[in-house]
Amino acid sequence: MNAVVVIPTYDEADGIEIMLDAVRRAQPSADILVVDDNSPDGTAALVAGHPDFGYRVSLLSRDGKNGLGAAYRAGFAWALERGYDVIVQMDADLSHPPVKIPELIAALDRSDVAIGSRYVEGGGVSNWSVSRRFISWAGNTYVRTVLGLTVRDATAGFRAFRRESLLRLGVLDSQSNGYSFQIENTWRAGQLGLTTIEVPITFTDRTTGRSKMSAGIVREALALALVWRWRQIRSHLYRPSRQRADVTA
Ligand SMILES: Nc1nc2c(ncn2[C@@H]2O[C@H](COP(=O)(O)OP(=O)(O)OP(=O)(O)O)[C@@H](O)[C@H]2O)c(=O)[nH]1
Ligand SMILES: [Mg+2]
Repeated sequence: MNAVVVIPTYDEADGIEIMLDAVRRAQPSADILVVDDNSPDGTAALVAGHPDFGYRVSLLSRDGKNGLGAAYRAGFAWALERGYDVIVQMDADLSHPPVKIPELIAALDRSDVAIGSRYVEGGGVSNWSVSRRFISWAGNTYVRTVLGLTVRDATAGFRAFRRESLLRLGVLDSQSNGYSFQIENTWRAGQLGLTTIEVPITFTDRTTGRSKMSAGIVREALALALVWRWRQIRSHLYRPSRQRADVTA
């Protein structure tokens, strides 16, 4: 089994080296791909200067900041082209505990997708303000309700996929550019009948760098959830007339 951990970065120079070392320690057998959007703070140069660069650590440099979803699509395409069996995704800011990577990968023996989850028993968040907790809870509740999702942490960004799961999900054809990329994949997995296991994790607020979360990203997520749900309802509404046409044809 060969695995790659895909890490998108934008201005993560403060913590990227600690992050790379932590992932190397947690899962020495895995390769790492950093997808950097030409960070002005020189994140890419630090990745290229890592002792394992060119061996276990690779860098995909993109022209400019183009969103988390776009960065992941590029990273996943890179991983699929190179034939990896397992693809892990996680943030660069140590919010997702690298020590949980082996557990996430092991869960793929029993499911198509594994999610590092804050909202199952044993999971949680550490050092988040009350308002940040509320925003995350409200966002999760909204998308779970609108899309009818059973996954508890539908917006989680710490996930592992089997290669076939990524291909079946059609991730490369997804449309979300921002953080709704995570929601879109949760939704697609449910629609396609892929199984998902949630592994409890403690999410720790970033202590280095700055958040890239913006109002635009939140608006995209709220709007796209409605669009996907509406498309599904519309396809159900039109199905009977198609069947009638088939019968009379
Ligand atoms: N390549 C790339 N990476 C991005 C982009 N936007 C965010 N990221 C990375 O995606 C990951 C998640 O972004 P964060 O800003 O930590 O978002 P968050 O975790 O939802 O927000 P905080 O909890 O406030 O940190 C981090 O590793 C970022 O560097 C982007 O446009 N391009
Ligand atoms: Mg973060």
